[in-house]
Amino acid sequence: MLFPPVRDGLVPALLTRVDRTRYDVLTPTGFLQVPALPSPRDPLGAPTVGDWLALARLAPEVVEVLPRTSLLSRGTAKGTSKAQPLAANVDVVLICLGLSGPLPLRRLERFLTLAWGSGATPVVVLTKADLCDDVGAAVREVLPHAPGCEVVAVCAATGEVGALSPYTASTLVLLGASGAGKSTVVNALMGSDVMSTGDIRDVDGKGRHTTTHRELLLLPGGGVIIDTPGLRGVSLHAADDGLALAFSEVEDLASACRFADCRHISEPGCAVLSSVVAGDLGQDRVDAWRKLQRELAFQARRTDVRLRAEESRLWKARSKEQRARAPKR
Ligand SMILES: Nc1nc2c(ncn2[C@@H]2O[C@H](COP(=O)(O)OP(=O)(O)O)[C@@H](O)[C@H]2O)c(=O)[nH]1
Ligand SMILES: [Mg+2]
Ligand SMILES: [Zn+2]
Repeated sequence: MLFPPVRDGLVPALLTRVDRTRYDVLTPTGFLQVPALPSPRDPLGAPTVGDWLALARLAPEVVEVLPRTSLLSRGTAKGTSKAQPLAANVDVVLICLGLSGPLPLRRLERFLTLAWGSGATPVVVLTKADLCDDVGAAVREVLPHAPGCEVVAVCAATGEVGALSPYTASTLVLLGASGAGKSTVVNALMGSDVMSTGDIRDVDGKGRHTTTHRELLLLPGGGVIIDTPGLRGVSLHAADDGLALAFSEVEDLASACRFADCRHISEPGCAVLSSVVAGDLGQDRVDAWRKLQRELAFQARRTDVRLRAEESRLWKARSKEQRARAPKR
């Protein structure tokens, strides 16, 4: 990992953990804690794990947040339109799926949309290869759902993670449901048990995910790895433009339809439908694409409504202020 250049008199720092009131950062001379910046209006503007900061040389405080190369983010809990940053400056998103049961293809497509939308490159990692009789078949099952992605299989429990060695000099983030084997992959890449594994130890007595684990680790290969808490259902948010990449083969076909506004239901000259009929494209891919498209459109409308409401509140507050300031007649 190389520290980026910063202005004279400042010190570069990598944000390794975010707390409500403070940040854990890594500087060229070691770890330290600095006070958190006040929350900006746009939640995606808030510094997050993986962000590069510039600190004052003499006082432990953040002076600048350096521009990001990528930002992985998700919609927050159902019922809100706001987005939450997960990790910044990520090169590769490792999407972990366990081979211990049926492959969650719909969840994979959702994770891929999120990952492509971040500006990073997704890689599909099939974990727990020891629990699967036919790993080759599993890879072949995944490939049509991950166009343009590399799909690899690992068995982290026995340290077989060689398929990930091309990435260990990069900034990596792990995405996957709780229990997918993410922490075990981290331990195998680190060569020591730095993360607690198992579903039980990841949550506290009340079934909540604990946040006491370390979120960012320096890899022996020179890279950085970020472990996210298990994300079972990630919601997408309006700013996501990853759908076109996650469904690139469907979008390519759609652009070849006779009508520009083709809905791919029964229109003549529909390239998507012909491909399904020819058996080249799965109907489930088309359905998943439509569903995520609708979800994104819905989130976009919601964000619009929220922004309008915020603007009108601001406007009312301003005009009230002006009335108060206006000379009384
Ligand atoms: N058989 C087998 N079990 C694994 C493997 N990797 C992880 N596990 C088990 O799967 C469970 C969840 O793993 P963990 O790494 O904690 O998943 P996380 O919630 O995604 O971080 C644990 O009980 C691990 O021991 C593997 O390669 N093979
Ligand atoms: Mg874990
Ligand atoms: Zn069409």
